[in-house]
Amino acid sequence: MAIERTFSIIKPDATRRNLTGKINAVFEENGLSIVAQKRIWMSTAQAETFYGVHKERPFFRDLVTFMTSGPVVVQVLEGENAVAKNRELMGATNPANAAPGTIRKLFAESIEANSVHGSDSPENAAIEIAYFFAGTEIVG
Ligand code: RTP
Ligand code: MG
Repeated sequence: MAIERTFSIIKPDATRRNLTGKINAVFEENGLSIVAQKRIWMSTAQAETFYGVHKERPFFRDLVTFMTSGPVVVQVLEGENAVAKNRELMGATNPANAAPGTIRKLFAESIEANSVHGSDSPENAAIEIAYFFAGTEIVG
């Protein structure tokens, strides 16, 4: 299995509750290394572009408002099968449907304030990583 990279965001509901360390521990204890990380306050324009695929969805406006409501931690995670591995660790979008032990089951407040984002494919991971990080900021 090849070493892969994925893009992750620790969302405002989680930074607000000081959960960054606990969430990072889940990644590190499950074979994902944090090879880049920074805490930022996303602008409305950045959030709109990042979630552009959801532009027509009814929850788009709320989602942009939520993602710009406080600091987030953007990250690059590296490990075997990192994209799928991270989706598994995150759990289902709606915490009510998330498996026991997953980050969203442990920490999410709602289907929107669900603590983490993770890329859904290696192709999107590359696009999302490049949107937030320069190559020199990623140290594998
Ligand atoms: P993510 O992109 O954040 O990793 O989450 P995901 O793939 O599990 O969910 P996605 O369908 O891509 O939706 C992106 C984010 O939008 C918010 N959402 N709100 N109110 C709603 O019905 C609703 N549905 C989705 C969540 O924050 C979700 O993670
Ligand atoms: Mg998604």
